[in-house]
Amino acid sequence: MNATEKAERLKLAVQKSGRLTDNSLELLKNCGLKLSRGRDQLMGFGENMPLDVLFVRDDDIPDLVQEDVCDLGLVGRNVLEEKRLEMIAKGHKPSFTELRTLEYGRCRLALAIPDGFNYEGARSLAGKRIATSYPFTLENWLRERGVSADIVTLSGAVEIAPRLGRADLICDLVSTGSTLQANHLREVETILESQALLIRTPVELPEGKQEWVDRLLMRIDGVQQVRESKYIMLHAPRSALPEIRRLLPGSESPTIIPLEGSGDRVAIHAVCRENVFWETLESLKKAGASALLVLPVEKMLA
Ligand code: PRT
Ligand code: ZN
Repeated sequence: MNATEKAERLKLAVQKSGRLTDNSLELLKNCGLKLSRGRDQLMGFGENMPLDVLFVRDDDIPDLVQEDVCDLGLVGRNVLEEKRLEMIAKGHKPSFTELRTLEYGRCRLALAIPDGFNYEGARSLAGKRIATSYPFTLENWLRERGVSADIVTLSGAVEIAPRLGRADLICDLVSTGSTLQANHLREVETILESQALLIRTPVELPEGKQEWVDRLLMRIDGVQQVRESKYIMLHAPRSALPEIRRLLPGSESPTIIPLEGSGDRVAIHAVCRENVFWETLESLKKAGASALLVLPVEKMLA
């Protein structure tokens, strides 16, 4: 590989080992990327695309992308927002560009109180100690509400801080809520809704790299679209068409094909951008449809 070829390869930062890792790698695989991981496991080399993956801690991803060490990054909104607010607080200008919101890594940054805490809105937080790993996001939220509280910054095990007497309540990430429940904490406010994002460097990319970013985006859109999509085929009398079109969930114009030798009956094929449930099939049958078939969609390119 010569120097120009190397410069033309995209570098994408992905969490090395954590909650975003499997989904990020699955997304890239669904976009057609074949990755061979180096012996040190720090880099993955794209065998069939000029794209290499750098495996790092999620907290390092915003800086790596902002500083143009990596062209792209897959990171949670919670981490990006905290970094953005930290930079602003320190007088720097954040310049992250979000390219896509992805459908994994969903969670929320929430305030949670222990038994016996009387919460009646943000003003109940005045003067209280709040343990969190997201001090800038929390501070921003409190400032917007004109509340002054004592933020106790912890890097982990935030949920046990009230029991240890280190804080009166916490502000932490929640997905299922079982960690809060296990620690007798009750969620009272959502500070931030989060999911994984694809971000890019603020620096303009050379043409060859930009072309691959555009191709990757098109494939990501395709992958995200097919996840819920179904291809549905059925037979029906032509007169039932308006009702059937109404019943097909999230479909654009269906393909109508006359059926040889069956008079008024036609075959209808449509892509539904939502899941097709049994109830829908039953309604379609009632409307006159027969020979119903629902198939998964593997790839889609608009
Ligand atoms: O080592 P590295 O720094 O890379 O990893 P990390 O330990 O900082 O992060 P990791 O792997 O825990 O999470 C990576 C990202 O996943 C986060 O930044 C979020 O964007 C996203 N994510 C989604 C979550 C959760 N869901 C989540 N539930 N991150 C953390 N949690 C934790 C939360 O902090 C709490 O301890 O899970 C617990 C609550 O989960 P539930 O299901 O009991 O509510
Ligand atoms: Zn982290």
